[in-house]
Amino acid sequence: MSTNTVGGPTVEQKRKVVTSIPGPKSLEMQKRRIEVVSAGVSSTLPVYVKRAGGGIVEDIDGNSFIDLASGIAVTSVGNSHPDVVKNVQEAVAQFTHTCFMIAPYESYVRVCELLAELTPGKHPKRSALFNSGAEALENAVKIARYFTKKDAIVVVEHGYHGRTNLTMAMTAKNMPYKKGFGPFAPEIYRVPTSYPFHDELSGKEAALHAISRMEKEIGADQLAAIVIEPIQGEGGFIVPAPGFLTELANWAKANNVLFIADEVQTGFARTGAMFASEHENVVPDLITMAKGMGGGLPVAAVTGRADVMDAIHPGGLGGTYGGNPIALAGALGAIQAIQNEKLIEKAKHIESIMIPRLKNMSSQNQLIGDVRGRGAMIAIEIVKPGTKDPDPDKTLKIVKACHAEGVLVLTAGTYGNVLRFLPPLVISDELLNEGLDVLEKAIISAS
Ligand code: PLZ
Repeated sequence: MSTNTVGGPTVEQKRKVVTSIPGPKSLEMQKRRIEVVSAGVSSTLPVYVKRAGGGIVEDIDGNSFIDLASGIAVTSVGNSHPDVVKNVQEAVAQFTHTCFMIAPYESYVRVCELLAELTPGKHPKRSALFNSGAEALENAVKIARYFTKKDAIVVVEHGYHGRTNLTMAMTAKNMPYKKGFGPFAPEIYRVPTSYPFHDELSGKEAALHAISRMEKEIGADQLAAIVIEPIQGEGGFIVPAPGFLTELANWAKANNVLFIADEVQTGFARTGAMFASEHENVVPDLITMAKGMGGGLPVAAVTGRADVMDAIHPGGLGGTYGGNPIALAGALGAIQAIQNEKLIEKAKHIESIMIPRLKNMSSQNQLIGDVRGRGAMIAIEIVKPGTKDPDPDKTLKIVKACHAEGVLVLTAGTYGNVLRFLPPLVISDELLNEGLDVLEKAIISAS
């Protein structure tokens, strides 16, 4: 079976391993790379990509991998989706850049109209566009401090928000994100999260811990915003217990603290809703977005309450490339594909295949301590049998075995013991099931 796309690549939808992994051509590339690319930049699977589409990533040695990563939740509509390719090709031939702060253009306005429509809540909203998730977070914090005239920002345990100075401060994990890169931005406070597998608390109980810390150690009168991922991504696909987010959002509202949902990883249909906040009926004051928004092009946004977003003085928000017209053409293509191809439903369908199969594996294998996630954002936590203690070595062993067999999977989690799956939402059932077959064998041989 193959995917024939108008303007996109034709990529045969078939797993194929024809060399050792990485293959000889990739090893040659690796030799060139280490002479010129900083050692600080690493790659999970150092096979060099030739093309990718649907559920497949093809390398320069002719190997085809089942894609259970989507470039970390970016290519949710599939690589080089025809709507993205067509829009980008048309846009790049019209103009490449004028800078929206100098001479504006329609695609910026159109994307902001769509963001106002698609994000939770019916209230008037405004948006500002940026280039990366971290940049969106930086701006959300700027906006929250400006609006509330307060300084403190609360984040939670296991949180991930980026690699810039401010967002490193907001990110929990030391290695590899923060070690040696400080000092970090001040006025960032970390409170407990809800991690049902480990804390065994109800959402309300976990929220009361967090709220008590905010009240006793920071003070609501000092606190500008709570910034939280509605499902924690890099931290290990942690789905909070029901009610946790609602309790925090309600407390924030009652205390003139903004509730900022970081939906950089969870946004744009990934979790079986356009935004993961919807699963809890939470309406954030501000939302940060990137990744799935651009169909592979670098674009990010902050969308939120009009009164908050419009409080900023003219010229207070911006950047040379924010809302670049080529990236926005990609975003318009990706959003169109999500809607036309009913990819929210498709994410739920992926969950309905993955969760039962993974639960079944977990009932037969004590290495799997927990199966969790929503939509096409699913993970298993690998533990030492009979305990909840992390086993990062076994996790890595499973990942390597999957890679060697042509299945691209990623890890996550503070302890590196979470195997996470982020398939493109357009993946076929056949490829998804085949990927799970390979995973199952890898888990059995690791135990
Ligand atoms: N907020 C919730 O998931 C990016 C990071 C990969 P940028 N996650 C992938 C890595 O090792 O750098 C992310 C996220 C959430 C913010 C970000 C940051 O987004 O586009 O990577 O800056």
